[in-house]
Amino acid sequence: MKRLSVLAAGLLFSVAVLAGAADNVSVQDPYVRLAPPNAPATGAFMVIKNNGDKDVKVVKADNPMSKATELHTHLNEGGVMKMRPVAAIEIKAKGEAVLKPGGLHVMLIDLKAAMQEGDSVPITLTFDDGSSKQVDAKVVRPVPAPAPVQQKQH
Ligand SMILES: [Cu+2]
Repeated sequence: MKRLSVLAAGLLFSVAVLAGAADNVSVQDPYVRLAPPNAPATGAFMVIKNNGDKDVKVVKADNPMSKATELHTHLNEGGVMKMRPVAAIEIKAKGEAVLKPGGLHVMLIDLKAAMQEGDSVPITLTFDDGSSKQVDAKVVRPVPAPAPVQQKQH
């Protein structure tokens, strides 16, 4: 009996060691912005949470709907917002990375076919330790940005 529990403890330990970054990561609200007809590319957005004690990086993203998938961010260059590829998206230990319009995003480039609202796009995120996680991102119609709130002057 005692020997068995020692063996069980050993097995649990092996499992814990084998677990990769993907096991500590959870993804919330993944979605793909519905591209206008004939648009060659669109973006995917989500909140990636790292529940682990170590920082992790997303180093690659993949999906079957586009010929290329890149990790992007937006940079303000001389007052113009431009998209730029990034090598990785870092998620601090116990932290989160927010991928949202105007910021970090997964770029789906060279769409193979037109998407429909409500479609589901499987996106695979690969982490710096080689582990990976697949999330199903719903295709949603972009909500028009709300008009800026004017402060009343008296
Ligand atoms: Cu982009």
